[in-house]
Amino acid sequence: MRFLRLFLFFALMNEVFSLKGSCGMEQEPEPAEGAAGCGCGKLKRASGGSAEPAGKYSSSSNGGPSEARGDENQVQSQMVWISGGEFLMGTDNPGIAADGEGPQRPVHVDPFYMDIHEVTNQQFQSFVSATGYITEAENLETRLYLRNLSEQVKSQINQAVAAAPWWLPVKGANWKNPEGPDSNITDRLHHPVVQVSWTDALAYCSWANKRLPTEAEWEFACRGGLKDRLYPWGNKLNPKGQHYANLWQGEFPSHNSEEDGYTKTSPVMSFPGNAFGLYDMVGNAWEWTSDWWSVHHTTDHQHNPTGPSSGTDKVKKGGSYMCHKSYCYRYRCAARSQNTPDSAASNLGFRCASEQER
Ligand SMILES: *[C@@H]1O[C@H](CO)[C@@H](O)[C@H](O)[C@H]1NC(C)=O
Ligand SMILES: *[C@@H]1O[C@H](CO)[C@@H](O)[C@H](O)[C@H]1NC(C)=O
Ligand SMILES: [Ca+2]
Ligand SMILES: [Ca+2]
Repeated sequence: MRFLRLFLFFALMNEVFSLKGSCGMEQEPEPAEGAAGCGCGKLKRASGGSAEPAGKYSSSSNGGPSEARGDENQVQSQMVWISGGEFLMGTDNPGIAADGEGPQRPVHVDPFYMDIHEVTNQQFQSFVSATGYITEAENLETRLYLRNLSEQVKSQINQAVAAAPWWLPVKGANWKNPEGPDSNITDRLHHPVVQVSWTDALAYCSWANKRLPTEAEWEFACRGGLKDRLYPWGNKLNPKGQHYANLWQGEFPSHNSEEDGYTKTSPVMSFPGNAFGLYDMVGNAWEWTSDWWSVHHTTDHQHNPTGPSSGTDKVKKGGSYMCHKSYCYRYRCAARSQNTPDSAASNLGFRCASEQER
């Protein structure tokens, strides 16, 4: 148990701290981001908690394909066909070079189908109901979670991470109780499932006759056909003052100004999809991929790369609602991070891919 916990701490601290020395070093053009206030104020929701987030991209006002997730009978995510082809993977202007974002390299991926959104709590619940599956976290004593825990949970915590006090080991946190035993997902059925390990994610996708995407497929999908851009929609983080992803605004970790409408996860598809019709590719929850982690990549042309044949960590992509430029500038298509396959965290989920439409 202790061994696993240390791994979790390490991975999370790595996420938080490896940006030191490289933050703000972005070189690709991104003209709008300097304007911190930038007209986003109008998107801030009234402090009251239950209010719908303001802004034209809230799920309620956006309409469109978000009906899909409102359908109680729809067990599986809709998928879109990704035509595949050649693309440039990675970047020669890494935001975080130590993560192995570079070099930029030519890669071909065959056509595949991809879930349009992260697997939701409701979908994961269907899987568990159908199979009796027990997640890895449910078999463990502790899980980690962000601060703002209830006093009851806090009183049970006897260990914190000095260097990253916003992560705490919590007894009894799992996908059904993401912040510990006195939390639940009742009002989060359409949010991404979190606190699922890589093994849990693979189990779900297998049950759905799907699989996890490779890192190359995930990044191809993220880019939405755009070449050499930071985000799924282009280079500006907040085009026209609008939020395109659920990230962290304010000061991390003390103050989440919630300009995008969400302190933690958001319902899937609350923000605009990319040109392929994929939602929340960056932000909301991190997403597991099938690849083992390595920071060394060949620049030789690769055909359907699947990553190293073995390793200790799996690649995750896209960043999460906890990512802020100051410490986790990883909400970019080329960005990447890693966790051991048995790790679970409150900001880590997944979506599935497949060869056939499911
Ligand atoms: C989280 O905790 C901070 C510091 O204790 C507090 O100021 C803030 O209001 C809390 N946020 C929520 C959403 O409870
Ligand atoms: C779930 O959590 C909400 C909010 O904390 C609480 O009001 C509700 O009673 C909980 N539901 C269950 C079934 O525990
Ligand atoms: Ca947010
Ligand atoms: Ca995501």
